[in-house]
Amino acid sequence: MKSKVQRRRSREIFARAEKILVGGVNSPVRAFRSVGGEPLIIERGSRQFLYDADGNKLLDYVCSWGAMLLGHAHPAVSEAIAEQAWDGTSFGATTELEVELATMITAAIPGIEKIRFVSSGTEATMSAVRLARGVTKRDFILKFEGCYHGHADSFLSQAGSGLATLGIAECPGVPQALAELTLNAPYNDLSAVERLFSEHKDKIAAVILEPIAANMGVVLPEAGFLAELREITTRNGALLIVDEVITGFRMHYGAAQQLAGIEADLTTLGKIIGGGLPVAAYGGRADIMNHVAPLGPVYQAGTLAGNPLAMRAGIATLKQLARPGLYIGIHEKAETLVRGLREALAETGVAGRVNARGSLATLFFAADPVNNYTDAKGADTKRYARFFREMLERGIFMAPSQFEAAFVSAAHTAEDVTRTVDAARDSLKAIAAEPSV
Ligand code: KE4
Repeated sequence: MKSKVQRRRSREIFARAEKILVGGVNSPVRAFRSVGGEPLIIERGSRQFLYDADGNKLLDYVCSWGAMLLGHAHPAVSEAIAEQAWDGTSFGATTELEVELATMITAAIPGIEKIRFVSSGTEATMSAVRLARGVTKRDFILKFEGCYHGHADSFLSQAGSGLATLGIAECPGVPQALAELTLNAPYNDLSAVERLFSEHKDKIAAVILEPIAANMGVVLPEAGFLAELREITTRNGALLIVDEVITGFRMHYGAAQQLAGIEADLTTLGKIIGGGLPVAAYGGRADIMNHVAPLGPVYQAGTLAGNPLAMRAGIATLKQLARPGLYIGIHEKAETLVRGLREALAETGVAGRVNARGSLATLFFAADPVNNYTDAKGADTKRYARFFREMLERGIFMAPSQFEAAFVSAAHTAEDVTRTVDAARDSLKAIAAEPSV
């Protein structure tokens, strides 16, 4: 379908971007390769809206891939950043702000006794895996097909997010010797995990997973999956790394693992704890974390780690999230959205299902349940691409990939949700008129 939206200036800017930025982007999923159409050039954001370079207003369900749980340019966060900017942005020495944000996080997540701030989720997960290998003196790690833990070499096999979006199963540039140390199991498949542990007895340093998978689209853990995984890793002397880069402080004021009644050995965080600035972290029991330099030999460092500007953004964000009733409001709107999307699928007769938990949701164009990556890859990505473009035509920015989540923020209103459901119904009607490819 040809877009009727005027995007002349965006097109001109993207043409220049393509000459100097690889693919015109600084992260692959922004290129809209799997959904077609012209990538957006965003000029500014405010609350639940983005405004592109042509002034088009978009209702935003990408929310910087989950970082903007409060919405864009929240006054308390922007004021904190602006104020700090005049006092300096990075010193390369410890500030009390790092202690303050660390204290807020460890108070909310009891399993984290000590924490190390880094500047991206990839750094957090990469460091947690190195630490697990250093502590256990084992080399293998076990991840789950379709989960995405950032772009460190050890994570790029059978990974979700941009690799799933672009159909990259194994990434060139990762040495075979290293790739072989990453084992993959289907999400929710505990017998596969048990089998891999028996085949690699005493050789697996850690299992890493998303407690709610959101990088193959949203895929929920089956009842008992996380608790069983905790028992299996403990029994086999492996560490459990729970990657909460998306879920940390999204489901409630803490980590998703707490809702599953488990405690990870190491937890990784990102996105929300930085309030839109580059903050991520890994943390866990002190007896494990104390192996990290300068206390121990497991080396990890970072020029801008814990910089005061980013710390202020994180502190201001968590202070807002700690306010009573905030999560209830977000979840009410998310539940209304999910219910409405399911009703729209039923009304229009389009084969699809919505996987959701809290403020995370994915509409899969799949007739059958989606409980793992194989199921997710069976979804009709061409229909998803059409849905994405139909919604964008109606001013609603959904994830530009079937293998990502839609994120509801505190800034979304009940009216936004009604508008989104109506737009989805109209989009699905347009799609229903076409044969499923
Ligand atoms: P970053 O290195 O992109 O900050 O974080 C990596 C990461 C780690 N763990 C989980 C569970 C993640 O979801 C991510 C990054 N998420 C993707 C979106 N699904 C980032 C978006 C992008 O790559 O542009």
